[in-house]
Amino acid sequence: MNNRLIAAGMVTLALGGFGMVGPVSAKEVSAAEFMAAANTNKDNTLSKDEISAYAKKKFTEIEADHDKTLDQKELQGRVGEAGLAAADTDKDKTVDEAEFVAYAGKLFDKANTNDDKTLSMKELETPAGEKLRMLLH
Ligand SMILES: [Ca+2]
Ligand SMILES: [Ca+2]
Ligand SMILES: [Ca+2]
Ligand SMILES: [Ca+2]
Repeated sequence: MNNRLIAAGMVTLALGGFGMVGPVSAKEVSAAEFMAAANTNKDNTLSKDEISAYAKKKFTEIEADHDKTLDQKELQGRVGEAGLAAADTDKDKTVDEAEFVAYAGKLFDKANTNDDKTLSMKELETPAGEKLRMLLH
């Protein structure tokens, strides 16, 4: 009985927190998991095409209310406010598929520090790589 009450309280707390756009939490996926999920040709690196394809897939998954854009709520836990502003290039407060894929591409370029057209595991561990993993987890 007590446990049930505690559980109910926790659910309430969790739901209450939904309205807040806090800093992005540690809900991200590890570099290894991300690599395994997005690296479709299994060459142990991520190309921009792989990231674009993965971003499109994720967009469809995240876009829950089918209005063709991602709002702040749908992007919860994936981008912070600065990230949302950076992704939303037409400043309509939502991120459409083109903006989402372009933003993933931008993070790809930032993370690709050696400019070799692919992301290695090591590059996925950089701050920009972490943002990319966060966005597309
Ligand atoms: Ca690959
Ligand atoms: Ca939507
Ligand atoms: Ca927009
Ligand atoms: Ca690279």
